[in-house]
Amino acid sequence: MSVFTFIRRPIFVALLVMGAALVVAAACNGDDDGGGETPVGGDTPAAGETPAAGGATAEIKMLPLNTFDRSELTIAADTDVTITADNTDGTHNFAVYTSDPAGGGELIDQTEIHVAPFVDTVTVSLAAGEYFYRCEVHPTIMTGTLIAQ
Ligand SMILES: [Cu+2]
Repeated sequence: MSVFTFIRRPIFVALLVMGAALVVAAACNGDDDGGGETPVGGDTPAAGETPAAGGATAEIKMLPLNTFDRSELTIAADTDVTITADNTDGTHNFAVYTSDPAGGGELIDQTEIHVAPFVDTVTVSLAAGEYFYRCEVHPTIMTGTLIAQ
C-alpha cells in the first residue's frame, strides 16, 4: 500500500486537489464555444455525489456530536478513488469495509485515528457495489454506506 502511504501526506493531497481543480477549469473552458450551455462556474460538486470529472476523489466530514456529514457516499467504480476524511471535531477515523464487520465484513483500508482538526485520506479501487464505512472510535453510531458505481 505504498500509494496509500504516499498519498496521505497533506501537501500531496493539496496538490492533488489543486490539480483536479485545474482539470475541471480546463474542461469548463472547453465548453466556451458560444453554444447554449450555461457554465456552472463556482458550483463545486458536493462531496459524495456524482464524482467530479476524472472521478478520482470524494470527501466526507466528521462533524460535532460524533456524526459524519453523510450516511451515504458514492464513488466511481473500478478506479483509484481518494476519499478525503475531514475531521472537524472530536477524535475519529474513516474505515472502509466490504460490508458491516458486525456481519463479517472485512476491512479494506482506513485512516489513522486523529484528533480534530485533521484531514487524512484513504485510496480505494472498488468493483461496483455497496460497501460499508465507519469510524472505529464510534463504530455503532458513525456508519454509512459506500456505493461504487
Ligand atoms: Cu468517530
